[in-house]
Amino acid sequence: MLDAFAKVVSQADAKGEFLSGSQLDALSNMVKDGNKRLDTVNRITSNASTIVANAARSLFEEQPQLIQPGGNAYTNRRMAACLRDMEIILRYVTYATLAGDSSVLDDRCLNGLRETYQALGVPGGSVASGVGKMKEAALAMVNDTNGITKGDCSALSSEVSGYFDRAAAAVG
Ligand code: PEB
Repeated sequence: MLDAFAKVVSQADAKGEFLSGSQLDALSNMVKDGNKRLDTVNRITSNASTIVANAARSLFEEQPQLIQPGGNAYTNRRMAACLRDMEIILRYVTYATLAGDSSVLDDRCLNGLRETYQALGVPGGSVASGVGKMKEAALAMVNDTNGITKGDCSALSSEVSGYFDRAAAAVG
């Protein structure tokens, strides 16, 4: 598991090189925008259950067969597993956002997830669609300028958006 700093160090060390000016600039910008990153993680984290519940509700509205007899979220046990999976994915997206690097998401959550869903008979495309809905809700919260010092969060929101896309692409 790497963060943005450890990643640059390991890449440079593999080549036996000092850190380049552009690598240092990128890390310096990351430090400068550190509060925005922490605010982003905080907003998603403190609204996690709302994000998951709304995304699931909307997924089941669009794909009602999932909650009908024989569906993959039918029975309380499967519904609970589904909500839990969405929460796990969202949690790893917040970790990747904090670290500024996707490796924690890749290694601990997404690696092998497609195969797990195939083995369970859970439709990966539906999971991907649920992840897309969590992304919309999370980004709306991240980009909400109410009650916060206004600033440019475009780079950060596209980074967060990339982590959600990565999760959706890993299963969809
Ligand atoms: C991944 N999900 C399920 C299982 C595992 C995961 C390992 C099997 C074991 C269990 O049931 O607990 N676990 C999960 C994950 C990590 C992990 C992401 C990462 C670290 O350790 N059903 C639907 C929707 C979708 C869904 C499309 C969006 O209709 C999910 C939610 N996951 C779902 C369901 C099951 C499951 C298990 C229904 C139960 C499947 C079954 O037992 O029939």
